[in-house]
Amino acid sequence: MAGRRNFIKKAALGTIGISAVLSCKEGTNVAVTAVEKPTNTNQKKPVIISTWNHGLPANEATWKALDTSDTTLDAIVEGMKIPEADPKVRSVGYGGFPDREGKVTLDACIMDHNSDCGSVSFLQNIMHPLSVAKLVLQKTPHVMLTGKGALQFAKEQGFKEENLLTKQTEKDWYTWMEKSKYAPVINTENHDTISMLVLDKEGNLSGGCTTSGAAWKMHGRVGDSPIIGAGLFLDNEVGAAAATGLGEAVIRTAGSAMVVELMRQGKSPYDACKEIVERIFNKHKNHRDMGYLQVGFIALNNKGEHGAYSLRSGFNYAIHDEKDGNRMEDAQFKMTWDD
Ligand code: SD4
Repeated sequence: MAGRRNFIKKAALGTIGISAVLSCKEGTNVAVTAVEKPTNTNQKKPVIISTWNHGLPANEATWKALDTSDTTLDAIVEGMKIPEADPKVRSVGYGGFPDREGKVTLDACIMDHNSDCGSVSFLQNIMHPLSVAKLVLQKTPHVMLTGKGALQFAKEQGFKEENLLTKQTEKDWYTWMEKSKYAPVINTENHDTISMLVLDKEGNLSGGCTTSGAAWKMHGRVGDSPIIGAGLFLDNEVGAAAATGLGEAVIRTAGSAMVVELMRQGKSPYDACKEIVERIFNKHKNHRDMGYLQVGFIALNNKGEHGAYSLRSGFNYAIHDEKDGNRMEDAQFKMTWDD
């Protein structure tokens, strides 16, 4: 009961509200809360937003590459190569936590303003899965390649096979095995997929998403990140959205596609993210995954307005635009980890 009271209190604190008390005909008092929506209008193009702190260096590199690259997709790939190759980023590419067999398996997808998309899932031994996803878009008639087929394609395209399990990650894996009983439990601390959304100078939207997925997952498990509509979705006439967090919950609810559909109906990026997080909470509050459930969304519409919202505290995103440069913003959230 105390937990629930706490939750209501914190949920209320999670919004910035101005309350007024109005009298209605019958003479009873009705509290009305006008919620201040954190929107940001009149952004000058381009605008880049990315999930988590490692979004900052990725944004920086993409921002520069927008001027020099042939396409916005090339610029996205350029920026996201940074966390993919950084062994300190434990949830993306090289140095990412492995599955319970000790294998680092990667998921990534990319989408452009024409709704063309490319994706790889369950890819092993390739440092830059997003670059491979871009080539799936550009060089194949398909959207997704997986496992051995994705690896074969990557090698045909000139990518080198490399061991992505660092000494540190291998050590962490042994430590995990000692106490884990080999259960495919998803930890709460590893939801750090990088997703990036870009509104370019021409006013076109594109996005990308790359991850090593949930740590200690079962071998062969694929999350939301390579699935168009779940981990990433955009409609150039409306906006773009991307997810981080427990992929199973995002897949069950077609999370990113739904955020875009709510923006189509007129919701701000922030309101759209919040409504889908609320929906995910309602669908999971009695679910076995609830104990470790975290989901977060970022969204960017075709006017350059952006927003984010997460189920639990701790989510942030990086924003780069002309006016304010590159910076982090904390996402608002529904509840804390103690609720
Ligand atoms: C997944 N959405 O595989 C990803 C998890 C994540 O960093 O965000 N990991 O479910």
